Amino acid sequence: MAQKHELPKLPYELNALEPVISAEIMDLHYNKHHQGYVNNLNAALEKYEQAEKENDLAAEINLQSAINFNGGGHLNHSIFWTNLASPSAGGGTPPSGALADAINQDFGSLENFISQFNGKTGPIQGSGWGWLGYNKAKDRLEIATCANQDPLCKTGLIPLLGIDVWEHAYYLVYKNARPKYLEEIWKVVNWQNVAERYQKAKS
Ligand code: MN3
Repeated sequence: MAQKHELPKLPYELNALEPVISAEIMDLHYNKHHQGYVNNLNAALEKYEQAEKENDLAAEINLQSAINFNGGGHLNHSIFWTNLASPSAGGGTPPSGALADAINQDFGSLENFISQFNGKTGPIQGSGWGWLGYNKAKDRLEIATCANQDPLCKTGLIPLLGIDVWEHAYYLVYKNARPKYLEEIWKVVNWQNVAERYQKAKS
């Protein structure tokens, strides 16, 4: 039996990101939504293991979409929580060093990057994610969007920073105003974490 996936420990308190993201949003998002992806992923993988034992290819194929959705949800949120931090813990402090240089080279400036990121992520139809990813083959940063819970790895980019634009990520505070949420979220982006992911992706 393969090891069960588990909800990773949240690296801060549920109210740490207030007022940008309320404790109520965090509680539902982390304890209910993310836990749900983990539970459903484990259930799908267990069924998949059974299907493998029975050499039931039709069942294996039918389980792919549940594994993609819930596995993607688990991967995406596990990155997302670490991409954020309270301002008192460095959230919103602009990047420095190699990551800042790369952002300046590939987007002109941090302001331009944020403007391009929000310009692409805001109009996602329905649910999805905006990402800053690293293109290893071209040694450059790229902005990408993914629908639903599709993980960025399907594009070939290495995920550095993901912003969840499912309504559950912002609706309780921002209602229908996704652009306002995308304007505010940068106050709690943990650029130190993004920089560590960038360094690891490059090495
Ligand atoms: Mn979410």
